[in-house]
Amino acid sequence: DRDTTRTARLLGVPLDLGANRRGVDMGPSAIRYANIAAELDAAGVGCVDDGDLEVPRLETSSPVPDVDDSEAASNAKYLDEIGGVTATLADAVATTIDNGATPLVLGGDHAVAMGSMFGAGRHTDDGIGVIWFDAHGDYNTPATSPSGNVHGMPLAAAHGRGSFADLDWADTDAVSEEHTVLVGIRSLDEEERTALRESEATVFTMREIDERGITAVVEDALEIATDGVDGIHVSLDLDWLDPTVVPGVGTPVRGGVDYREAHAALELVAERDREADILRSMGVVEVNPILDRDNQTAEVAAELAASAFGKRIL
Ligand code: 4U7
Ligand code: MN
Ligand code: MN
Ligand code: MN
Repeated sequence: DRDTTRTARLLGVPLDLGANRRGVDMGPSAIRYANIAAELDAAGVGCVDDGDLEVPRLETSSPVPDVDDSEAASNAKYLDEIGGVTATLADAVATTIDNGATPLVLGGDHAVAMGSMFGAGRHTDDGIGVIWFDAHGDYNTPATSPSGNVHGMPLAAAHGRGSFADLDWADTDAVSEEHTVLVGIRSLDEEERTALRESEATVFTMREIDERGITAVVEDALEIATDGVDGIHVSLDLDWLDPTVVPGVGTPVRGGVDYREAHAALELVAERDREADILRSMGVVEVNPILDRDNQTAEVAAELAASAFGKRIL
């Protein structure tokens, strides 16, 4: 077991440009209000709050690039602004890890995961593994996206798919494709599905969870994601859970995991982390307080993060 205590460093990223919808920018505040610091404290984890990254506001940003050099680029809304935030966040995450702490990134929409992954994978030999808890695959590219919203593209960006391969801020070496595992997926767009099937990533849909149970699926996910790499990034999109548990998400999909299943999953992450020190960074994203009821989605986010960092009942 690891004998040194983990220190979590909270980094808020109030980004909503990737979702093109207001409210998710208030996620970091709502998760802090839900006492994430106290939850981590209960987990025996030191917690330092580094505050929020400054991000461009939707009102003063333009969805299309100044220099429209390609048709594909113009279909990814606010991609220039999001690229700037990604680069800044990646630096902050990499520095935090270099200083011996574990970044806990509070979103913001799921586009923030690009910065988290690029930063977490920066000083690794073969890239990091990733576990992606989400209803969605987030595997669109600017050319395939039906919405143009970048929060539906971060995993494809990390794998350098489509025009992401040409963007200087997209670090396509940070994440190992074969050590990428998606868990709980139940909504894919047509071209996104094809791309995922052709990729080296492993996809465990809700069907696998129904058949085999959450713990067996997450054990497999951990095995695949951690095998031979320098740790993993855990990305928790709150819409992974069923909308009855988490009303405060912008793109809800029926048929998600319940409260206990979610806890069991994140507790397994912590268990593996105690044995093998696998957790390099984590993100909790897509909490939208405007759509929430009594901050319950933010509370679930805080509790699940604490579980991943080692909060135990006994
Ligand atoms: B989230 C979608 F078309 N696939 O690309 C898209 F259905 O980070 C949804 O997982 C993306 O919440 C959802 O816009 C992004 C859509
Ligand atoms: Mn999602
Ligand atoms: Mn391997
Ligand atoms: Mn997502």
